[in-house]
Amino acid sequence: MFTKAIVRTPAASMIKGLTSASLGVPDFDLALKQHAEYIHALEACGLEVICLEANTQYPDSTFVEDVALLTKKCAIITNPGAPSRRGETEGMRGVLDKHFEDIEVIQSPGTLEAGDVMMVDSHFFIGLSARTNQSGADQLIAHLEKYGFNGSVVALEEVLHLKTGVAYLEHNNLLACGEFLTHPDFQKFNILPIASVESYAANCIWVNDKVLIPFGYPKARNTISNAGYDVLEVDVSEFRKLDGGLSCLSLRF
Ligand code: CIR
Repeated sequence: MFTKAIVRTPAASMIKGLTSASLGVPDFDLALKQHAEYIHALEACGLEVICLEANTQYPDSTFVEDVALLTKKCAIITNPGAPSRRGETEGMRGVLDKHFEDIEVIQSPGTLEAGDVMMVDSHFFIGLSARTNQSGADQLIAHLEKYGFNGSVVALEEVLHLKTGVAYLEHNNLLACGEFLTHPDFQKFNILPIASVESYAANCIWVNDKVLIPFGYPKARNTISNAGYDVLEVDVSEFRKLDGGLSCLSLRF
């Protein structure tokens, strides 16, 4: 169960955020409204939400998931592979100090963005991507092992981050799309397939047996709902324009 989440208000500079999506420039006012609704959805799942101030210096800083990995025993501050995002970690240290006794740090030349890390109980799958390299993954595994966890790497072919294409919904259920549907590492799970036309909906989040899903993906909604989950839809269209999904917008712990 999670009790808290950390989010960061989008900055007006988000219109200059990194993207490969070709969906146009985000509408900042609408993004603020959607972010507020996202916070309400987390609160509806029973979480206390810690909302950090907007940081105009970093256009992608609302995607807090990438700058830290939070576990039951420690926090790990990452080293984002995107140069424009590297300084985002500084703004995370202070808040983590208030909640975690043990904090580890990924160091260069290792790079890691936690959108590439999927926790399944005490195991962490780590995507090797354009943002996360082998050294970053090796450092993360070494840190995790100190706390009794373990990790393994998954090479990515098509997606930005591992969790762009898979989401663990507990109870052995894994939402998967594209390259991950047949990936050997994931065949032990009960795969809930996401159609390629709804690939954006593969990025959902499990929060205390409710599942937040993006608004506008009816097939995914049915699949998740039929698997027995209470589904909450949240419209995050303006974050999608920056390749960001539901998981990217919070750190849950
Ligand atoms: C980026 O390219 O870094 C941001 N525009 C989107 C980050 C999305 N984060 C995630 O998937 N964990």
